Amino acid sequence: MRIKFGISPWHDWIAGVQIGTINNTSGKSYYSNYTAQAATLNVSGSYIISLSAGSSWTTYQENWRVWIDFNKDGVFQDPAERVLQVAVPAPPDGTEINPSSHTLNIPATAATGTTRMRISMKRGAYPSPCETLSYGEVEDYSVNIITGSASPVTLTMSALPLNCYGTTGTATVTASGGVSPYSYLWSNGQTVATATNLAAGTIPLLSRLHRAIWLWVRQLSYNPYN
Ligand SMILES: [Ca+2]
Ligand SMILES: [Ca+2]
Repeated sequence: MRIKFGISPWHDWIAGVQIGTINNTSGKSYYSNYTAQAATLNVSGSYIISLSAGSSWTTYQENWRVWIDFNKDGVFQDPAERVLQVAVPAPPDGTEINPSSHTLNIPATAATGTTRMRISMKRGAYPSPCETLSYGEVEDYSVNIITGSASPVTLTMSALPLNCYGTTGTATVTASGGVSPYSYLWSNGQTVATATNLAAGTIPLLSRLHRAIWLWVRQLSYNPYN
């Protein structure tokens, strides 16, 4: 498998990747091999991946693609092994770039075992799997594909109201069933079990929060050998 990279990572780079148990923040680089970090994913599972770009003041539209070598032949077949393609618009210059969360699916035909996942971020256009990028970065990780069955995921919601000032509301979801760990995505972009800094406009607060905030809980990985 050839290693490819960005030749100018000094303007825009991959700053954060989160999927399953992978939660990696990083700085500027052409190419980074993080294959020592692995997430366990189920065949036929759906997962949320959170991606963050970094920039040096000036921001650009960043085009992301993610591949997983499902057949473990050392090649990323494109588009067959492409699991994500998304263009994230540029925020205003000088602003912090928030993570963007997306869903990717593991096909039923994926071979089980450990294989490589490549995340490539290119300014303004989509990268190919082995492209040397003018502006962007490539990061490689590992995923452990397993087969598993799980009971349905059930959710319990709770919320804490605002105090007299500001945005102090929180909402918490408790998940059970399925296979842990779980990942969370709230409509305001937060990806933890407890969403914080919530505002509400009307009373009753709890029902307002429940109505305003919705979430997806995706069953994530469980490695029976851990
Ligand atoms: Ca990086
Ligand atoms: Ca392949």
